[in-house]
Amino acid sequence: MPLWSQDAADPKPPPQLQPTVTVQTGDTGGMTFGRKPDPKTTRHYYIAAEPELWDYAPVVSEPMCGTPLPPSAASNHERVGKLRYVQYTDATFTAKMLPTPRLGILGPVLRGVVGETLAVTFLNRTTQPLSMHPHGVRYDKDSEGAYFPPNPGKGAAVGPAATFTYVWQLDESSGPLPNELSSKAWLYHSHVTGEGEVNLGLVGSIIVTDPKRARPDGTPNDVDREMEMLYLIFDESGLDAEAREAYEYVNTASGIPTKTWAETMEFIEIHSRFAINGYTFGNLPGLEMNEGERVRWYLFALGSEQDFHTAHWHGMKVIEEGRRRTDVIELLPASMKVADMKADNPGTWLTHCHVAEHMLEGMFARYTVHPKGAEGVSRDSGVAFFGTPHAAQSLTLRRAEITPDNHLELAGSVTVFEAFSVFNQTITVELGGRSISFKPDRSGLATTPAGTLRIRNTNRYGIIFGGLLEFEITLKGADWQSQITKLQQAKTLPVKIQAGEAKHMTTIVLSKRS
Ligand SMILES: [Cu+2]
Repeated sequence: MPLWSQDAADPKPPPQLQPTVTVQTGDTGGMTFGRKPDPKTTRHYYIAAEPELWDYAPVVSEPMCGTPLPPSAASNHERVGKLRYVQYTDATFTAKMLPTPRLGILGPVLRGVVGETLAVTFLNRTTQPLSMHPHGVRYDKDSEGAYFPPNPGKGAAVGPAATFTYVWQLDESSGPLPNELSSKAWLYHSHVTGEGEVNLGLVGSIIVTDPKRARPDGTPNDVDREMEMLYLIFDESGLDAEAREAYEYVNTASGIPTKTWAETMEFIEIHSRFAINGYTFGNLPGLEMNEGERVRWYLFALGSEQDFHTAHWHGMKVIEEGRRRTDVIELLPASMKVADMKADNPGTWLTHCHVAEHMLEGMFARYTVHPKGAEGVSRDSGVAFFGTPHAAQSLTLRRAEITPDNHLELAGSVTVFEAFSVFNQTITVELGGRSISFKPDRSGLATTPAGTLRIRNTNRYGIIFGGLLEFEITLKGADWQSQITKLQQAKTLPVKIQAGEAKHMTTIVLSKRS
């Protein structure tokens, strides 16, 4: 029996999509081929799909190579609704992990070495059924994460507010061959109704390392830093696949306004965003490295028949898959490639798609090689590797100082949920068994005799977009003297910050006063 009726006179709608997991069924996953994975060799990740307002070009729109930006760049500068994979610290799904800026719209990196298992607890915080479908790893039907009849697996379509734990084995065939580079990367993405979910932003990667060439934390031992680039043209036309097909080929289907093929193509074109990691026109931040480092680039493309891309670097060359020296790597939709670079040419360089039209439409980014300092010390270029346990934080301190008048000053950032209203939350700081609660106003300021909280990145309506709250905290007065003295002696002290329901912790390490 055909899945859909071929009889145009009697069109039947596609079968109503029933989520395979709901709030009522609970998490029915967590098994692999009928068994629970060995906790000793399992890395557990907590990933939620959440709505987020995305800006393809938040910082710059400057002419490139003397060419003025096309009109579409101006409309780039607005927030569009996306769904994203977001990593949390544990099963409570309250404290988000700090994002890695250079991943852009890409979801969190899930990593492991051959022989390990990934358990991924997925919570769907959106209104449509979603999934996580992995490439490259070994799974049973329930952990395939793709919806198609008949008999979809349990994790095929996770309903709104429902949770499912996928179990993915990193077996021999998930890792690199002996003659491949020491690590390789696979895509994962939502796979319920088709490519539309990737276009919404639901895509990320899995990095698998050869255990013979891995550090204890699972990173490849023959490189110093990792980079990822996803070349993908996002479609903001609002047309779903069916409407596009109708525009392109039928154009007379009932209820669809008639446009010429050229008008349709133009409409799609001006709503296309030619992005690397979801950023256009040089807006992708954090592609920074130090002179002398061995840098591994994982390269991906996705999308449709327009998405043939040629990733190109200025300033340096790469070795593609250990075989070929080049500075251009060819990518087709769902390509997954690895290239190694020796960062031996300090400066800021362009990296871009070499398809001429794609580049003119903004498919470029800048990357920087910081020169070795006078004492041979390079500046910090961010977290070198993706998805390592020591990168698993939701709170970071950039500065911690005791002033001459004995105030403790802390500056840093903490993750918050999307569209966080600063004036609706209590923010509590706990240090050495003592705590203080702040109720900030719309400008992000809260002052009490024992301390001050200043939120640096609230907008004029008191909202933080992007999931990261940047703060400055001063603790002072008699209330805090014993904690400050303790910190002065020990130089380090654990600190907890609670923002709304989410609890975060880290350790204060006193900065050197300059
Ligand atoms: Cu391209």
